[in-house]
Amino acid sequence: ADPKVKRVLISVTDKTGVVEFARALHDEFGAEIISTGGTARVIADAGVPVTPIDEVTKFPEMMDGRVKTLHPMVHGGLLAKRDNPKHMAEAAEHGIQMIDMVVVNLYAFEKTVESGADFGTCIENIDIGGPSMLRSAAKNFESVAVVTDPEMYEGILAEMRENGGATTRDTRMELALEVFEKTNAYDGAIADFLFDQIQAAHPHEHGEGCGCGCEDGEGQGEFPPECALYMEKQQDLRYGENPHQQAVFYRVEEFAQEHSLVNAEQLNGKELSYNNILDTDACWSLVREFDEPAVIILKHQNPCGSATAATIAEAYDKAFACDPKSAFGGIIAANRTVTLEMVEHINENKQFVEVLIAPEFESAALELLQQKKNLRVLRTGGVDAPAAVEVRSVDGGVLVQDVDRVTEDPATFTVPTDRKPTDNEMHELLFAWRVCKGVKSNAILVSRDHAGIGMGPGQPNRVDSALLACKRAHEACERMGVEAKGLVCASDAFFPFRDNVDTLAEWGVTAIIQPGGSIRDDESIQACNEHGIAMVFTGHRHFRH
Ligand code: 93A
Repeated sequence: ADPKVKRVLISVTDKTGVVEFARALHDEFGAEIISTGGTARVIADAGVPVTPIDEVTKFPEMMDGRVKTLHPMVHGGLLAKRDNPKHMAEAAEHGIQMIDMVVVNLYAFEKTVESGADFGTCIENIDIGGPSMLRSAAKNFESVAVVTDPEMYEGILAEMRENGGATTRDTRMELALEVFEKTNAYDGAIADFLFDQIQAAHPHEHGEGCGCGCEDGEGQGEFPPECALYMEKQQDLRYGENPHQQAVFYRVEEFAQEHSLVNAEQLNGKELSYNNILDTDACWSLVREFDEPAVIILKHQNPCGSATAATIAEAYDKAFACDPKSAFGGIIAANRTVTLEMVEHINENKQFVEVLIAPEFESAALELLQQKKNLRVLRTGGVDAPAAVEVRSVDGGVLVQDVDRVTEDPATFTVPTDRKPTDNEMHELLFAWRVCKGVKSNAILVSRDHAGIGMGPGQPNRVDSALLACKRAHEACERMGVEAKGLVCASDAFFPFRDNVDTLAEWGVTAIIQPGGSIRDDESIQACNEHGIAMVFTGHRHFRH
């Protein structure tokens, strides 16, 4: 049978309804009420009999109330297993009486912080004894009911009236669940507070560079970020990468920079899918590498169209022209306000677009986009630097690394070949170098006129990537009615053999940018010299596995 409520410990900061509740417990059910200082006073003043806690603990409340209820007389009475003879014998030996119900709400820590109270006051409002009682009672829910909110008083009394002065096990278990949810949130608020204090005291240790979401500070900060990561469900997804996979999209507060994908406002279209989110992320992070107006069109993690130009509409035209066939069903990212002109061009091309992401949209452009029911339109409000850290999961763990950004200074690049690149070639190479960073390894990117017209992604040998890239570049030139000349090429990592250079030369590439650093660099340099190719070494590689 459910245990009758005979002894109740009440200790509340929010005293709403506590007198009525105590009176009902005493008058209707004959329960003994035990209470801490302030609570006992309120109940006694109302004429309800109450035993002060110090009579139970045989200790005064001390240290300004820091130690009131932290005592075996209290916790023994809450934690003893009633059906365990050894527990009960030990309780009897030490004069510990059972407590059947705990009514506690906590020091208002969050309200104290919000009120702008000084540091010491905030710390003093960290409740220790209250959560301890809640947890003891909740752990022993088989025998103890734990009431955490004045809203619950009526319902508890109603159940006790129906159930012969006892609560039901179902209720006690639900109350216990509520305890752990509440103490969890309470501890989270305390952790947030301390984190903010530490950050304010050391503005340069956490900062934009550390990927933990700090707003001030300079430099890279600590790696890995020492702050705890708070994951919060952003969206239940209809399914994962495939329909038979379940999936959820989480937001990680520490990574959620102002203009990140997770903060983007959806202005039109269906819900984002798992693959939409993955691909939009890749597309959005790549377009943010460019200072000049840039458009990236991305499919299955690879930028099949990429361009910079004087206007965003022109950049779109050039990006689309790279590979119209692959662009079908792709993601478009722009790093400038999307103009009506650009949207008109998307419509003229009849490009089917899954997602369009940009910092802003002209109102006429948005109106036109909103005529397409399914097209997902995301507004980020800006293009500032992405989070500094990325996390990927592997079997049984996670990998954490700095985000790969193109930060190397071209002034540090070297030219090992006889021929130096012309200024035009150099500009083109720097464009190709940035785009190439967004291509899956082994990555080869062939560009012309600041458009990534040939892409060779993800082949396990670099010559295949080079061949793919060259073939696509030639097809693009043919479609555009231009000669396949003046092509430049970027490679995300060094050439292990000269065969890459020979292949690229065969297809009309005149300049190459790559990290260098292979033990056979000499062979590749020799090949370039034979073909009259200018080659730049960056000293940095940009794998994307
Ligand atoms: O300072 S505490 O962490 N130490 C304790 O031993 C303790 N026991 C109860 N805070 C403690 N409490 C909290 O006091 C309760 O959680 C409740 O919020 C408050 C009630 O105090 P009073 O009855 O004096 O108003």
